[in-house]
Amino acid sequence: MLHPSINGERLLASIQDLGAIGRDDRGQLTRLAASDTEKQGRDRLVGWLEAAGLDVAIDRIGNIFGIWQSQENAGQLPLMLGSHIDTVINAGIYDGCYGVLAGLEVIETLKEQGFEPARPIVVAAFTNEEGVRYAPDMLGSLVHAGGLAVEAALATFGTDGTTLGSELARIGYAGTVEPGSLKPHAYVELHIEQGPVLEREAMTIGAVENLQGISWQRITIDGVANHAGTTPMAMRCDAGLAAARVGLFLRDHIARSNAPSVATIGTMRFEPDAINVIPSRAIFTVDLRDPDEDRLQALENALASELRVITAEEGVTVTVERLARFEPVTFDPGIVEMIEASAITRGLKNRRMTSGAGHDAQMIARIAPAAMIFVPSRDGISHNPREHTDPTDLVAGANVLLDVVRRIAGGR
Ligand code: HGY
Ligand code: MN
Ligand code: MN
Repeated sequence: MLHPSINGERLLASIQDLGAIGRDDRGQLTRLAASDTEKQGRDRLVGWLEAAGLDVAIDRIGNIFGIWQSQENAGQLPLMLGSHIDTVINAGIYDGCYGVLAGLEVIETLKEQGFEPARPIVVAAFTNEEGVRYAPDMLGSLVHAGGLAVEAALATFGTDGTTLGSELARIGYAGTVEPGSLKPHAYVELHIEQGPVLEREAMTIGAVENLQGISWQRITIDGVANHAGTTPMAMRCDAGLAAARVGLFLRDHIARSNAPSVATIGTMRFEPDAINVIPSRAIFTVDLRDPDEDRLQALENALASELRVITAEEGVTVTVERLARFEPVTFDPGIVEMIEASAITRGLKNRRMTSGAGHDAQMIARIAPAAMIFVPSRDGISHNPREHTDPTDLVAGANVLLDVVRRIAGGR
C-alpha cells in the first residue's frame, strides 16, 4: 500500500532557500540568535507560516509558533513539532532548520490531503538553541518548559555584551505571548544526527530514546604577565600553559576512563595576547557531556580537583562560572515505538539511539511526552559548512514524521 508522502521537492527547496539566508561576503552561514541575519531567517519563516494559512504567535522570548487549528479541535492540547533556525558560526544548512521546515511541510501535506486532525498541530522555531551568543543553549525551549524565568532569560548577557531582550526587541521579535502558554500534548523533533552512527551502520532512521547530559563552564585563569625571553621557566605563572594543561587532562582522563564522555574547549582567549608576553590571563569554555548523570558529575569533580592541582603547581588563580547544566533525558517510549513502526512499514533501516547533541526536545520533554527522529549526517559532520544529508534521507525522515503526526494527532 502506498504511504502518503510529503512534497519532497518543496521541502528540499525550502531548506536550500533558508540555507542561503545569513551568509557573509565569504559565503559563510552564520545566524546567531537575535542577530540581523537571524532576523532575516525569522522573517522568511514567518512568511512561509502565514502563506501556509497558519496563525503565527511569537512569545516573550521570541519563540515562533505556526498554529494549525480548527473550530472543532481548538479546545485540545496541540501536537507540537519543531526545532530551531539559529545557527553556530560558519554553519551547515540542516541543523535545526530541517526540523522546523519538515514540520511545516507535514502540516502543508496534511492540509492538501484534506486531513482533519483531532487536535491542533503547531510547528515551533525556538530561540537561541545553539547558545553560541547567549548561554545556556536551548534557551527558548527551556523558558517555554518553565526551566528559566523569561525575565532572567531576557536579561542574559551575550558574548558581545548585548542582552537577549534588547536584541529581540531590536529585531522585532520581542513577542507578547506568555512563554509556556502553548502547552503541548506531545512533541516530536526531526533532526540530522550530527554524528557518525547512522551512516556507519547504513541506517536511514534513528529512533532517539535518550539524550546525554550537558555541562558548560567558563574558566578564567589568572597568572602573571612577564617577558617571554628573560623569565626562566621555573619562575613563570603562565595562565596560557595552565589552560593548555586543562585540555590535555580532560583528554587523558576520558581516555583512561573508557567512558563515552566527551570534552570540548571550544573558545579560548589570552590577555594581553602578545607574542612575547607570558599570558597573564586565559579565559576559555569547557563543554562536558555524558549519557550517564553519575559519570558526568564524576567528570566535573575530576576537572575541579585538577584545577586545584594546576593552581598550586602553576602559581595561578582559577575562577569557574557555570554556564549550563542539563541532566540526561529519556524520551517517551510510546513515541519512539511509533517512529520505529513507521520506519519498518516504510522499509527504512532503523535503530534506536542516544543523541550526543543537545536539542529543544530535551527541554519540552519536561512538560510533555517527547521524542526525536534522526537521519544520517554524511561523514558524521555537523556545526561545519560540510554538514550534509542525502535528499532521499531528508524526505524519508519527513515521511516518518508525517506518519507519527497522523498517529498522535488522530483525526481523519
Ligand atoms: O550544543 C548542542 O549540542 C546544540 O547544538 N546546541
Ligand atoms: Mn540543532
Ligand atoms: Mn547545533
